[in-house]
Amino acid sequence: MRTPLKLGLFALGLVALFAASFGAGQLAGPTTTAEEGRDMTTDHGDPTPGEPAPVAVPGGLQVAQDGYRLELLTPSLSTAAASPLRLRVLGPDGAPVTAYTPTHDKDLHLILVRRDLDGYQHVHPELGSDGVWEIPVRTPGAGQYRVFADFQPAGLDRSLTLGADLPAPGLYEPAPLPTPSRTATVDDYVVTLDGDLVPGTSSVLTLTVAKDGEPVTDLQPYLAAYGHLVALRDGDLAYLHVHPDGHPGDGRTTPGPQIVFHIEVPSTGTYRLFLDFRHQDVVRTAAFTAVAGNAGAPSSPTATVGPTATVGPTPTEHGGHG
Ligand SMILES: [Cu+2]
Repeated sequence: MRTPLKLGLFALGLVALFAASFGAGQLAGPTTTAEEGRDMTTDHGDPTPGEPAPVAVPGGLQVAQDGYRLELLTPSLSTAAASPLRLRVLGPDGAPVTAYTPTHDKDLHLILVRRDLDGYQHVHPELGSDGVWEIPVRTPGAGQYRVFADFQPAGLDRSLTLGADLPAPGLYEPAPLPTPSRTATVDDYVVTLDGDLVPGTSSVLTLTVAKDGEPVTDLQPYLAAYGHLVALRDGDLAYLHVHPDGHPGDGRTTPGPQIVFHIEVPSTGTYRLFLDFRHQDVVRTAAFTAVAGNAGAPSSPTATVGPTATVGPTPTEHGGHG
């Protein structure tokens, strides 16, 4: 009777496995080509009539997706000095991916942020022939960091964002999330945010850059745009790479003072927005806290009265890009 019992268990196991795969399939769903302003979520096409629409999973929450896996080769980050951060992307065949399709001018965008959404960095590592990406990184404070790799493997019709945690050893003093605000100050620049985050709907965000009180009209292209916006959801650091409306040289996009983006957030909640912009050969990052309310409800009610968000200059790695 041992064999039938084993077979029975095996069959049960198969059923469980199938159920799990089916559940995961429903959750992750088939993906379609990323389109403007929407590449942070997977699209599921038309739901079957009578069934609730499937849940779209934002990017950056998984270390592996669609056969690709992010492998960090560095055990920790340093707060003392710049030290090499190394990683690679393993493909469906298990081998390191060495061929990529550039997105926003780069083969891979690396975003680092501490779990409390402090210490944001957006850098571009160098790819070795062995598929290992490397860049020197120093983190401003100890704590647990999230590493996002945003890339499109050659041969894949869409970009992926994989995420993994990486510690910076030391005493972690978490920073409270800055109050929602319509303005962010970085060095001599004040950036103003217009527009609201609406869950499940593409909405327009306009960011206006001023320096010393004057509108900046000579922004420099950075990553094939006049601004680069990443949104991270407070709570789980879901990652949204937001597309600008238009690009330099298209005959209608001006180099400031306004930079227009289309953004669709996957849920209500609080988000941290990071805008990279380049002016006078320096890339700076302005950061905002914004609240996505229910559709039709006023969102970020405190945004216009909140204090100015404090933001730091972007790491020097940025200076050479564009
Ligand atoms: Cu980048």
